[in-house]
Formats: sequence, structure tokens, C-alpha cells
Amino acid sequence: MKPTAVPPVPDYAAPAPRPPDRLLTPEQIAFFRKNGYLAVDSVMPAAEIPEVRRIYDRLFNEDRGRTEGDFYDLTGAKQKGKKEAVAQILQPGKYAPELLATQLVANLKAMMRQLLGPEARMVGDHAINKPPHNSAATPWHQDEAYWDPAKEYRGLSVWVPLQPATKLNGCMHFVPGSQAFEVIPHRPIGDNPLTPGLEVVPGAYDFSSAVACELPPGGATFHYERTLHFTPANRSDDFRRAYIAVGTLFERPRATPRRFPWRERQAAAQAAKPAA
Ligand SMILES: O=C(O)CCC(=O)C(=O)O
Repeated sequence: MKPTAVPPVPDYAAPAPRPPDRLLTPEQIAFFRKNGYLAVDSVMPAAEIPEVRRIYDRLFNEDRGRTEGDFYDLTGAKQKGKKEAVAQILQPGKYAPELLATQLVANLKAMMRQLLGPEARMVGDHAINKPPHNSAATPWHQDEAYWDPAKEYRGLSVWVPLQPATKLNGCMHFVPGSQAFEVIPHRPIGDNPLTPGLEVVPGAYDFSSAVACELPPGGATFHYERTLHFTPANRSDDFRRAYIAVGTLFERPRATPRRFPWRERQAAAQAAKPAA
């Protein structure tokens, strides 16, 4: 059989091929900077939602990225034949470059610049698809806990649901103001170091001040790299699809070193795993 070539990583930072057709208001920008998150009802034309959703469903139906290690279950250790509880594709733009030519992405790039500054650029994307009637939440975490502890960052994620996002199917929840925290202690989900996902160590924080952000399809939430966030399990009859774009203003070496023991545990467990 002819081996299929691994698609190249696209230039996420390239200028969008079209101008934005909507922007954030000064009030929305001020809200984001104060609270560390923002919910917006529409970041793309309504007519584009079915088109993006078709691309998204095709990628998941075709298991795109599995052989490259870009398709996996965020919340569980890999088990042959077991369906993903929280299926994630890293860099869907690599497998469907047409995603990056959409009005959606042109708008998100412009909004990233509004929120972080004119030097901000898009650096990647991912897609998280929760199947219907599945009990897996995406536990509380800060995105920076996944990243390189030797670096410091200023960045954000934009989370775009392609159907309504509700408390029933797993909308985003945030702790307002938590963007100002340090990275708090995390561990691999379920304390299983073979799980790729992370969670805040149980008891390390009281999440009672969290807010839920329900959205229409084609809306978005924005959050900084340290904003605490979570999504509940999908208890609805439909998939809960989210396309996520990541932007940064800077990524540079930290002046003071730090360690993320949770990442060291995951790396050690992977290294000790017998070859498949
Ligand atoms: O979609 C989800 O379940 C979680 C999304 C998330 O954690 C993120 O976008 O940073």
C-alpha cells in the first residue's frame, strides 16, 4: 500500500485572505482584560456554520490525524478498540487547510489582535468533540499547565461551538479573575499518568465562583492561558463540537525556573510504556 504523506503544518500566523466582517467592542475588550474570559454570541456568518461543521465532522468521521498521533482521547489512556470519551484532533487546519481560509478564522485573527495587541498572531488550533450521552467532563485546568515550564507566555484560546453550547451538552465554565493566578498544582486526569489530559489537583481550589457561558452556534468564548476553565459531560442527544483557535503575543524563556511535576510524570510514564 502506498504510504500517505503527513500533511505539512500550515502557516497559522499568515495574514487572513479576507478582512474581518465583525470585531469586538471596546466594552468586550475591557471585560476580557478584567475578568480573563469573554463570551460573544457571534464570531462568524450564520451561513458559514454548516460549512465549517461539515469539514469538522468529516475530520472526525475519517479519524484524521490518528496515524500521526494528532487524534486521541483527552481524558483516557489509549486502549485498543475503545471509543474516545473526549475525542481531540490537534491541528485540524493541517488536515483541512480550507478551515484557515474561512471568515471565522479571519475574524478570530483580528479579534486576537484586539485583545492581545497588534503583534498577536494565531499559532495553532484543535478540535474537541464530545459524543452524545457521555459521562466525561473536561476537568478544571489552566492551559499553561500543559506547556513548557521553562517559558513564559501571553496568549489566549478562542472556543467556538458548532451547535448550541449549553450546560447540558458541555459549555465552557470559567473562574473570573483567575488569569491573575500562578499555575496552580495539576495532575494527569484521574491521577493516571498515561492520560494525556490534566486536571487541577482535587481540593487545590474552590470553584464555587465559576460562571457558565451558554452560547449559540458560531458564538465564542475567549480565555487567557491561566484562566481556570472546565466543560461538563455531554448529556444531550447530539455531538458537542468545538473548534479552538490559539493565539499568542509572546512566548519567551522565563527569568526564574519552575517545574511542572505533572508533565514529568506523564513523560516518564510514556517512556516506560512497552512499544505497541
Ligand atoms: O471543549 C472542551 O471540553 C474543553 C476546551 C478547553 O479546555 C480549551 O479550549 O482550552
